[in-house]
Amino acid sequence: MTGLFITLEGPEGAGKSTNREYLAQRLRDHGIDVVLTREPGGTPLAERIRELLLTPADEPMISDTELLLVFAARAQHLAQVIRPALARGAVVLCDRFTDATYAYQGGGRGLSCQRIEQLENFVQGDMRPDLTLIFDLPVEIGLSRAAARGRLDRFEQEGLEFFEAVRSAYLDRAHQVPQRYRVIDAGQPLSAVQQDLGRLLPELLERALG
Ligand code: T5A
Repeated sequence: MTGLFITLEGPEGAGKSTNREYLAQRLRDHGIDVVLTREPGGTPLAERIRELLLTPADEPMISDTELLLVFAARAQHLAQVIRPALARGAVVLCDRFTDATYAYQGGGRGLSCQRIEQLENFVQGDMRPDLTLIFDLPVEIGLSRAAARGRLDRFEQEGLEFFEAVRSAYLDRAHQVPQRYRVIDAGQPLSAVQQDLGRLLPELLERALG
């Protein structure tokens, strides 16, 4: 594969979608082929799985079902969108990927990392993101941004403890493999967050063009 696979991660309301658009535009300004996508989702079938995951329902979803659905959507997304885009040399900017599984199903739900890792290896082989940007912010700020949009999805209905565990799991992963992660202070005003992203741009351009 010749493209560059960049994932954007972080707790709820961290600004991933907003900043994904910003980064895409900055890369396109340099003539780079950018594919914007997201998880769970990214293809019509995977978006249907996303609906199952995000829509509150009377029947509680057990954590193993949640884990398997996340990876089912990922298998489809990888085959239909991510691998073909990377094969033609594009930069893929993906809003959430497997780090979200370690953070939400691992940190939040308490599933074992070994089980997640087994599925990661099964679905992805040796494919991992080249770079992961973690938009980190205090949980309360992110949740209040998400709540300002109105209706809460199935995950957003969880309590503070769940999201603190999600945030810690992300930061632990960044700490363990610092070369793959860049942690961005997403609690700042948007202009300051985008200034920080601007400082990352030369590295992204070098990796995308080099
Ligand atoms: N999930 C996902 C799993 O459990 N396991 C997995 O493996 C995967 C892949 C997906 C859910 O699925 C779970 C995690 C999630 O709960 P989602 O829609 O991708 O859901 O995730 P959310 O975090 O819910 O997405 P949000 O849209 O809420 O967050 P974003 O994208 O981080 O934030 P964004 O850009 O939409 O911004 C939210 C609001 O804040 C404002 C924006 O204008 C917007 O109104 N904002 C700021 N305001 C002030 N200052 C800033 N710096 C701001 N940045 C953004």
